[in-house]
Amino acid sequence: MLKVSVIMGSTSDLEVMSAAFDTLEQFGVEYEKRVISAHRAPDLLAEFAKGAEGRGVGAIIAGAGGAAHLAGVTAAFTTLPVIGVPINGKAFGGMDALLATVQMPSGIPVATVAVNGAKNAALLAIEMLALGEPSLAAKLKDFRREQTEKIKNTTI
Ligand code: RP5
Repeated sequence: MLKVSVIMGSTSDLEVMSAAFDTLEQFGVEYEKRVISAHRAPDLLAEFAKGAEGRGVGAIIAGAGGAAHLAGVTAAFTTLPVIGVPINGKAFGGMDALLATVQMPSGIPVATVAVNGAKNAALLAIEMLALGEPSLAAKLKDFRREQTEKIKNTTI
């Protein structure tokens, strides 16, 4: 099965991005994880992104805050699907990262999830991998069913 690559711009993103690890583990999806900054280590990012396909990666999740160019620059170096997670920084409540991640000019797409939406980023990556993996698609259907059951059985 293809794996998921999870990258983030700084160790300060780890707390938010760990929700992606939890979800990928819940579904038994193999993943690699790295801290790679688009501005502090641009050559490393280029090498990492260019090599992703050869490492058996099927989707890349990139979390970054501030002037969040990590997902966009990653997407520029690969034709693998890239999912951006805007991280809520201190200055603008994540609006800066949201706009920087979602407003990709045409030609290089980044699928952007909600601010701090690392769990949904993982679920979206799993849905992409599930296109070629019926067993993973079945797990997603179970997950949705259980989620619905929980709501039905919730009393307040
Ligand atoms: C971005 O700048 C990172 O993704 C992080 O969200 C933000 C702040 O980074 P640190 O200064 O905490 O390393 O590149």
